[in-house]
Amino acid sequence: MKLIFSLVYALTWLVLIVNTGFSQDPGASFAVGGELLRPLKLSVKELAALKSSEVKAKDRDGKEHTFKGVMLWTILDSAGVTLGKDLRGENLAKFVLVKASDGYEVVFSLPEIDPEFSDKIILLAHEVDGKPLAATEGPFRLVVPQDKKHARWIRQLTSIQVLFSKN
Ligand SMILES: Nc1nc2c(c(=O)[nH]1)N[C@H]1C(S)=C(S)[C@@H](COP(=O)(O)O)O[C@H]1N2
Ligand SMILES: [Mo]
Repeated sequence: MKLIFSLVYALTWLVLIVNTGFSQDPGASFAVGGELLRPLKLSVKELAALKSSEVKAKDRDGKEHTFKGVMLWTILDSAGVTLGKDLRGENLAKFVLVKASDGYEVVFSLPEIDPEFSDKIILLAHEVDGKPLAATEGPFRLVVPQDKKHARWIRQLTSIQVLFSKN
């Protein structure tokens, strides 16, 4: 009996490690919430319903890759964030907090995401060079080619929240 319990315990860990470390969970998703009209939960499949883009960008080692995904602007726009003509007045005091599964967090301002303010590319990528992102990197990561440092290329992204800096 004790042996069976130990075996089940070991197997459970094995399954957990294999799932999180080596393979891609097809049901994996990220949340979009906060100060917006329509909170979303998007999987790779659901992302495909949005307009996709391909972006060439150099990784931290200077190697060029083609990333495929959806512009952060497109995702926030479909969630009903105050962008475009609505990005004025007090809405300029909102910011975007992006979180990853390891607790890493980065922020962006709405104007740097909005194409009416900036030509900055901020892509939420799920593929690199025609393949899904590796589990250590994905299923979702940001690609920000114009940032001179890669620190905001957040890997294993789990949530995007629009927050008010005013209280
Ligand atoms: N989730 C998560 N994403 C992260 C980080 C991190 O610690 N956790 N580090 C950042 C930093 S500081 C850099 S330089 C790049 C490095 O990306 P790479 O590991 O794909 O080269 O990832 C960024 N994304
Ligand atoms: Mo870094």
